[in-house]
Amino acid sequence: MPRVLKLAAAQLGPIARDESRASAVERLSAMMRQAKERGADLVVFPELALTTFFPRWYFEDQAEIDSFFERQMPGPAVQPLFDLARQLNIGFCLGYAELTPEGRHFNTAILVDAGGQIVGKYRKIHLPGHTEPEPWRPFQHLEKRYFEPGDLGFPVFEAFGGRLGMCICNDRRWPETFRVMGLQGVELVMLGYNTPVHYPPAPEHDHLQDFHNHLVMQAGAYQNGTWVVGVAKAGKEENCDLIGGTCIIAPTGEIMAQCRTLEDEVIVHPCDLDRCREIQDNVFNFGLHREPENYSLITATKGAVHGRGKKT
Ligand code: CDV
Repeated sequence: MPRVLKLAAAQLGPIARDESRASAVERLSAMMRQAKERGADLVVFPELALTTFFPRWYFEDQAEIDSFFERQMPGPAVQPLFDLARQLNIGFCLGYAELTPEGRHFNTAILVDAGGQIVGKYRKIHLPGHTEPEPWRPFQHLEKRYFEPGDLGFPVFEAFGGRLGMCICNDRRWPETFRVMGLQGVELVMLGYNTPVHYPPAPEHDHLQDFHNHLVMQAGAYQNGTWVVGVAKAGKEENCDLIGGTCIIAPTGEIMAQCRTLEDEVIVHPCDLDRCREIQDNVFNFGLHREPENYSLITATKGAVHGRGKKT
């Protein structure tokens, strides 16, 4: 019997800075209902799906920063989403800002089963942007200031009849993210993103944002023989344009479903998890074809090592 996971991706339009958690949760709930009506078993929401993308501002007051974080999951504002999931018998993946009891700040995603239980957690490892405010930018990207890098690695969870992993936004640009999960036999990578159209350090690449988004996710899917779902927070959020392009990608690297708007929008696709074998047993049969003794530089160094290559 094929293992078919009916997967929904729930793209969010912009969330205003003064939009309440209750309003964001209502929007997520409406999309969860749509996903269920279309037969989905699991619905994936974007990165930091409960608030506006707050790292675009420099805040000095820690209490103000912490107001964007969740101290409990689910807290009272998010509980209705968990209750609805249980009522509808549907799972979900949700990105949010996590403040731990020890006072640590993470950019986090959780996987929740159809009974409303958290069955997986991931904390974003590749934090883009900068630590200090940079007034020359039209908007800040202070993820490196407000979060610490994730401390959970890239785990893969046995859930929904398959092997599921998560990553968050900038993680998708790094092949190591997908390969570490690929080596655990991942069959679906779920990720959310907030990607501005304008990249202040290299504005000459602005017109390539959508291309790069799909390029890295399609490559990650194909090179590891896994399904990938990438879910945007899209549209003009507080004067910052965010790309859309939410999509579901097959292990062959083909986009099977894609959002067409920059607003709240749900897409659904039946993902046959056994299709991962087409790639994982063949061109990317790791056990047969990888040559790890030649890859040691990947974990031995952080920055590039220049000038040590053999001259030919
Ligand atoms: N939220 C993100 O991680 N955004 C980055 C931008 C800043 C480049 C991204 O990789 O899309």
